[in-house]
Amino acid sequence: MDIPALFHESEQKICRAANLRELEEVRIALLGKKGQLTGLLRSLAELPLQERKHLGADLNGLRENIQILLAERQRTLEEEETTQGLAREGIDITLPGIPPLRGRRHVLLETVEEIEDAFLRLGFDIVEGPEVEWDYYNFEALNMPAEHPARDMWDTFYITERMLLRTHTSPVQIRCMEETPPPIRAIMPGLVARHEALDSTHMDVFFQIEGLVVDKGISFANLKGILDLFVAMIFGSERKTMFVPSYFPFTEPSAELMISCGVCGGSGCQTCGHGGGWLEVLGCGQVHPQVLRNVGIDPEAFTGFAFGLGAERVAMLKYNIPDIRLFAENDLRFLEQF
Ligand code: 2NM
Repeated sequence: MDIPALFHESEQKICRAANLRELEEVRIALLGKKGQLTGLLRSLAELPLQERKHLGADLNGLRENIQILLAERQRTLEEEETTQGLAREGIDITLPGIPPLRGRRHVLLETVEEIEDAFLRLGFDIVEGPEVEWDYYNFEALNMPAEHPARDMWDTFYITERMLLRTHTSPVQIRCMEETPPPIRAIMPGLVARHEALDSTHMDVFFQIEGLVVDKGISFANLKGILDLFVAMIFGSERKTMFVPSYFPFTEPSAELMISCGVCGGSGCQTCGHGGGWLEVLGCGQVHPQVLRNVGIDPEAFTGFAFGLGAERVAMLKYNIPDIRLFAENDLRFLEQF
């Protein structure tokens, strides 16, 4: 029996197999139950012992070599099929990949949490409440009975005659005072809505944070102290503050807190424009005695202060953002800067 010739013959058959199906046919023809080599191995049984030993060893060696050739050819054909499949589908695996986009936190949420952290450090609690409110909590309890002209300061979206989208988070402060006896020291963050013309400083939905302190002997000096600390923590201790008289129906006296312009330092520039070196940050005041009476707190025994700020406005002042609408547009060119 010519073993090298048999090997050569098998090798050619294996190399000529053009695809995996043909290779499998070759394998069966050689090593299958009725295969050429299987037949030869089986016929060994009829040979005398000495011959059987020699030929058996040779045939087994041949089978092992054929198995190696089959495995090699199989790997080559599999690779070819993958490459052809990718080419058919128009995929070029040598092109560089598309790196996945990395997400980041929104600059407004960052600002909200920075403000919350500042007040948590000052000993304030965080209290939340409904975005859809009763007229009573949004207006009446805040010293604005029906038909009161001060209601014109806040036009809103009505669900029914008595139910509306809150225009400030003060209703949460009313609910808080109704439920909790003083001392109270809390901030109320959340979305509010106002029906008004949209421009670079006004949106109809924005994020407000209000603060409330009620206790025995709380004065306007306490309000100024807390807000000065707040400004130092959020804008830096080099900023100056100024309180300007203002009006809110639920506070008396009322004021607006101004900070010195971070761009020009207070001499007047494009950023602070009309303010002449000062920028308005928030509204505040001492809680009106009628508001305290409305929630069952005796204004002779307790006093308090409150303030309200727009988180977008704080972020705009902090990062010199020129248009409030940028916060809601989800333009990555804007958001990726922070
Ligand atoms: C502001 C400005 C000034 C305020 C007052 C009250 C309450 F409930 F105590 F009466 N809540 N919020 C208040 C005071 C809000 O936002 C600009």
